[in-house]
Amino acid sequence: HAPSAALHNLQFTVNSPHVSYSEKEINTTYTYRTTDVSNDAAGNLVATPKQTVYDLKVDRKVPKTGMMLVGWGGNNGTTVTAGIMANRNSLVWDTREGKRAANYYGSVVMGSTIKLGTHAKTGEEVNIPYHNMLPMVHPNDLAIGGWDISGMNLADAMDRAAVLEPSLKNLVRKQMAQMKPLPSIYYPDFIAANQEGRADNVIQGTNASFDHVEQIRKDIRDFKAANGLDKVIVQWTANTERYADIIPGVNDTADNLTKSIKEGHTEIAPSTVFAVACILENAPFINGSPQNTFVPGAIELAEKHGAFIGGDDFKSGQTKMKSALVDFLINAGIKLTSISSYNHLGNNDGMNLSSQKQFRSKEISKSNVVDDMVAANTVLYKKGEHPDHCVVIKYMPAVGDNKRALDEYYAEIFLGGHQTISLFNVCEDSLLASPLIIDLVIVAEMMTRIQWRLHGEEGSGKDYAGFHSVLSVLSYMLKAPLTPPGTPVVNALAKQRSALTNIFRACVGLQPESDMTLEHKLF
Ligand code: NAI
Ligand code: DG6
Repeated sequence: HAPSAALHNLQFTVNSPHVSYSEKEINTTYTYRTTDVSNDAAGNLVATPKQTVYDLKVDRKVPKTGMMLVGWGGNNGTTVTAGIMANRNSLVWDTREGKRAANYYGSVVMGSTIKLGTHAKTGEEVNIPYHNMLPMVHPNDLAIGGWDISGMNLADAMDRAAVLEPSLKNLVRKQMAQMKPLPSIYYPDFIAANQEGRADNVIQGTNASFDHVEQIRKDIRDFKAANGLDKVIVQWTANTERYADIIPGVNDTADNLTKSIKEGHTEIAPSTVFAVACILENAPFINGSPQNTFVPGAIELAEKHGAFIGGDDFKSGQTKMKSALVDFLINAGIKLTSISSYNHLGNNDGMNLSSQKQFRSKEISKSNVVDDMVAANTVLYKKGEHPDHCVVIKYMPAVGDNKRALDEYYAEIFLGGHQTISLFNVCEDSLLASPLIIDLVIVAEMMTRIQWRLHGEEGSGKDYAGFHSVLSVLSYMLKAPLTPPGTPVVNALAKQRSALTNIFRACVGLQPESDMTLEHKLF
C-alpha cells in the first residue's frame, strides 16, 4: 500500500554525523564519488574510483525575492504573472469542463517529488515534494515586475495574448490592470521588423549605450527598494533576437564588450545589455530565448563579478519530449537515423520567428539537443556520425498559442528493420513555459545560497565559494544549456534532472539516488 500523503508532506532533517543544522545554515561534509579513467601502458582503459570531500553550506534564510521579466507584456510574461496571482489567491474558476483551481503543474519544483529514501519500518519508498528538499522560495511570495517595449498594462496584454480562460482573466483583471511594464531598450535590427508596431514604450536610443545599462540597473534597484526585497532574479522572455556576430575586439572579452557598449557598437543586442546590467547589479540573469546573448565577453564579465547567469531558451514541449525520447531510444540500443520536427503556431512569438534571422536562432537551439546522446553511444554511431535532423517552424495565426509540434523519429532496429514513431504534440506554449520560468527563478535563487570548499581547507584561511557563474544546473528547463566554458553540455533530460536533484541531496548530506534498491533485492 502507498504511504499516506501525510508522511510524504512532512518536513525532514538528516540524521548523520556529517550534517549539522544551525539557525542560519545547514553544514554538510559530503563525499563526492566519481570514476577516473586512464590508459595503461598497453593502451587499455583503467577505471579508478575517486573521492573528493567537500564542505557544503546552505543559507537557510529564504530571502524576499523579486522576479523581473524582460518582455513582461508578452504571452509568457502575462501568463506566469496571472498564474502566480491565481495561486496566491487560491482562485477557482469556471471552464466548459467544470471548475478549475490554481496549480503549479509543469513546475518540477512545485509539481514533482524526490525520493527521500526507504521507510525503515515499512520498506516503502518515501517521496517528498521537490520544494521541501531545501529551504526554497515559494512562487506565491515572489514580487513581480519587468520591462516591455509595449506599454500595454498587463490586463490588456493578457487579452492580447489570448491564452487564459475569460473566467480566470476576470478574477485577476483588476490587479493585472495596475501593472505596467517599465520602458525597455529597443534596437530594431535584432528582432523581426513585424514587431515594430508594439514598440511604444522604449528608452531613447537604438544602439547599445552605457546609459541603457545604468537605467536597467536603476530599475532593478528601484524595484528592490519599492518591494523591500533581498534579491531580484531577471529573466529574458522577450522576443527571440537574431544572433550577434562574435567580433574580436568587440564582444570577445569583458573589457571589449564594456568598451563596445560605451561606444554604441551596433552588434550588441538588447539582451546582452540586460545581461551586463544584471551582472553588474549582481542579479542572476537567465536567458529564456535562443539567441547568443551570452557572447564570450558577457560570460567573462559574469565570471569576473561572480554573478550568476543561465540560458538558453526555455525547453517546454517538443524539445522536452525529444530529449527524453532520444535518450530512451539510444540507451535502448536502437539506432535513431532521422528526426523531422515541424511546428506551427500563431502567437506573437510565431510571428517574430517568421523572420529568417530570428528563426535561425531558434533552429540552432532546437537542433543541437541530441548531440551528447549520439556521441555517447559509440556502439551505434561511428565518430562524427549523426542522425539527420530538420526543424521547421511556420506561423499559422489561427492556432494562436496552441502550438502544434509534429515529429517523426525514424530508427533502425534488429536485422535491418525499422521503427517509426510519429508524434502529434499540442503544446499550449505559454502554459508550458510559465512553470519553467518559476522553476528557473526558484532554482537560480537557491543556487545563490549554496557554497562549497574542499574539506580540510578550513585551516588554510580559504573561504567558501559559490558555484561557477554559469549555472548549468538549470539545464533541465533550457533547450541549449549554457555551461562553464570548456565543460560538456548535457541534453539528456533524465541526466539533467538527476544532476539537479543529486546536488540538492548532497547539500543535506544525502547520497545520489541510484535506484539500485539493493534492500529489495538482497535478502
Ligand atoms: P511574446 O512575443 O508574446 O512576448 C515577447 C514580449 O517581449 C513582447 O511583449 C514584446 O513586446 C517584448 N519585447 C521585445 N523586445 C523587447 C525588449 N528589447 N525589451 C523588452 N521587451 C521586449 O513571446 P512569448 O511567447 O512570451 O515568448 C517569449 C520568448 O520566449 C520568445 O523568445 C520565445 O521564443 C521564447 N520561448 C517561448 C516558449 C514558450 O513555450 N512560450 C518556449 C521557449 C522559448
Ligand atoms: C516554435 O517552435 C516556437 C518556439 O518558440 C517554441 O514554441 C518554443 O521554443 C518551445 O519549443 P519546444 O521545442 O521546447 O517545444
